[in-house]
Amino acid sequence: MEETWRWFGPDDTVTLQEIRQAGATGIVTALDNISTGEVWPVADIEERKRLIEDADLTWSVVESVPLHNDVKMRSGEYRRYIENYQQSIRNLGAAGVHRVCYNFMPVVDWTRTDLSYELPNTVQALRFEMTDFAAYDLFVLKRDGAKESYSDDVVARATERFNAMSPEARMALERNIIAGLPGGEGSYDRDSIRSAIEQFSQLGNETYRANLIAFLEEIIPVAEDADVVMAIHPDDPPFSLFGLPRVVSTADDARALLVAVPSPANGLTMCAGSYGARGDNDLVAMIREFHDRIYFVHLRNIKREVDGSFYESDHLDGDNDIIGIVNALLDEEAERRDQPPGRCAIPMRPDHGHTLGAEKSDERVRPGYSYAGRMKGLAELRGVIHALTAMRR
Ligand code: DNO
Repeated sequence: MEETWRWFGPDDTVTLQEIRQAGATGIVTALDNISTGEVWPVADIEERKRLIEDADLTWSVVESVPLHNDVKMRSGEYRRYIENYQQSIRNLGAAGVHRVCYNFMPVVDWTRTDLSYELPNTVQALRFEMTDFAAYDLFVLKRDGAKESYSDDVVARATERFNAMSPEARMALERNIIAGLPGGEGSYDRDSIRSAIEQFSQLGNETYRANLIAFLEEIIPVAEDADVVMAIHPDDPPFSLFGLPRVVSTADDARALLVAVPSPANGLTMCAGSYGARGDNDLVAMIREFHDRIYFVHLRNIKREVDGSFYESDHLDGDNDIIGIVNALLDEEAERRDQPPGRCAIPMRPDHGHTLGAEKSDERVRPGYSYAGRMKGLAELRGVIHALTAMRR
């Protein structure tokens, strides 16, 4: 597998040299300075690529070219934004960047309630806690119909939790949920998230899925011509938030997209942590089913709790069968051995890591994107890959 690393560009606290020192060879990055919906200019793409190549690394995957909300809703200026997206894809392909990750989550990108959940060994992990999320939705946002989104038990616990929270804790919870996490699609304040939720709540799951398929029908032919593959990232977490639709959470969801637009340019990101947060997703079976349409992999682990809550555990210690997952991916790579160079290896990144050591007190470190935590994850995963590869000889 190709070992990659997410780099947030020249402002990242982790430098390209440090990424090389960690042993990764591929970079996963995006032009986060371009507003969502605007065209990625050739000059900016080339400048980013040059920085990466000057450090003896390769720009393997774009994560993400984000979609404007108008495209997700097919309202407002969506036609202009789709044309812009098509142009960005052409520009990336022309510059030699051939893999694009994106997502179709409504309103909020990946979401957690606690960004410094301390594990017994004192590292900090990311956590999604249903009671906290419901407390925010019910009592801070006061969303219409929020109560119907949760079981009576969760509502009772959320009420108790919220009443016991200090004003500072309530503010921190709100910030964690709506201010936007690294690489996510921007941030909201209370009024703007209310209005975004209100707009998206007009759409049911089937309309939302149809909007995604319509987008794919417009983008995939362009991607084919530009020699780019698109790899949709699953919903994180993989269930409805704020009562909104979710269409990339399960094997059925992924299958529906691949069947609707059967081009090889229409593919998936296998994010083990996102799909794995649902106990009913069998990741090894999904990899075997969707095998040749998987273009990018996020390897991480989670520990699930009964009510949908989970936290991000050590890469090899959690509910995901990482060894089985890597094994299935290596089988798929073996199938790709006759493909042109650059197409055989599947790019994977250690997705998130704990915050530990000196980085715990460095406020500039992005939650989930510490240097040491990801290096630890990468090193563990590299060991798994090497051992499984050796056993195949
Ligand atoms: C979180 C990431 C997400 C992901 C986007 C993909 O760590 O997995 O930011 O990049 O949702 O579009």
